[in-house]
Amino acid sequence: FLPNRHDLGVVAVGFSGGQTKAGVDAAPMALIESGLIQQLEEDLEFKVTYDGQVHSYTDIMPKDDPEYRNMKRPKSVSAVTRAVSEQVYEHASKGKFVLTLGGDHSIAIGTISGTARAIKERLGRELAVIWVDAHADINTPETSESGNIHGMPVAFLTGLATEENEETFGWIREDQRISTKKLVYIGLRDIDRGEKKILREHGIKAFSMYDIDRHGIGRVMDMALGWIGSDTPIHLSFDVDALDPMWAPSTGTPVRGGLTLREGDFIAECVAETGSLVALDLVEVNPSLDVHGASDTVRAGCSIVRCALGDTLL
Ligand code: 4U7
Ligand code: MN
Ligand code: MN
Ligand code: MN
Repeated sequence: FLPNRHDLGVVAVGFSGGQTKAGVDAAPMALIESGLIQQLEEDLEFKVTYDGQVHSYTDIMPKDDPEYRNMKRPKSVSAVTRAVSEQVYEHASKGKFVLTLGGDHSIAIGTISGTARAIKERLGRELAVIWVDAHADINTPETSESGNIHGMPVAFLTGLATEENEETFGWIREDQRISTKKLVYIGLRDIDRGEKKILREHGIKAFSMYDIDRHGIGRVMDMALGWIGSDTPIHLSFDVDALDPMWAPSTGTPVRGGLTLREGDFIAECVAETGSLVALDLVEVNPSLDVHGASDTVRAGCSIVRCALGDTLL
């Protein structure tokens, strides 16, 4: 089921509407300008398919987009993620590995639905997701206290949150969803009350910072990958705020007590080592926050991508 080892589709999503801070839409350009795509082509010898643009989707975002079911900018986020889903599907259905550069984490509604559909179609297989984040992003519109959709993508992807209306995520079909049984979290340390209840009730596998301190990142990765099982296609969704703000301060919702730079890279390396990775998201880099630490944050993001694509494995 592996994508052709060296065929890579890149999608650059300059979108910030899943939360309220400006600047996260500038991340793809910052990552690309720091040489990321060039490195993937030259050092890793990937054949890269990239349309050369950071998409902003302004033409499909409605001007009038009032709150609905407690969600902020529901129609914009729905329309953008629907478009992203098509872009990712387009690459994945051709057997390419897909790299998506965000953007806030709401875009994972698009990336994972696109990958899940392509994998189901091509291989009749279910997609596993490794979600590396300080947060669980599994609020339903009803449990969310902020109304920010970047805190809800996993609820929509697993079907814990559903919608009838096409314009507000009703477009997500069964073959675009993932199972709560094939979802694993790593790095959690800031979970809302309602989210904790959801994680418990659905028996969702999660390795918090506590588990990493208790067992070490090596054993945690063995357990995480063991839960998924070998020969299962994996989508890695990496929120840069999983890293400690010491390494990645330029992000919208930083939480202290996070992963070291090496632990972040190590997670990506372990996933690369399985040979089962089919898609990767790097999200929530916001170069306009903590301008001082912006270049560190961008560097950390580039490093995670290179590690996940196997650059550092001998
Ligand atoms: B991110 C939060 F309340 N849980 O729902 C929420 F703490 O993609 C944060 O992980 C969500 O950065 C963070 O707004 C979303 C909050
Ligand atoms: Mn987060
Ligand atoms: Mn997130
Ligand atoms: Mn965040």
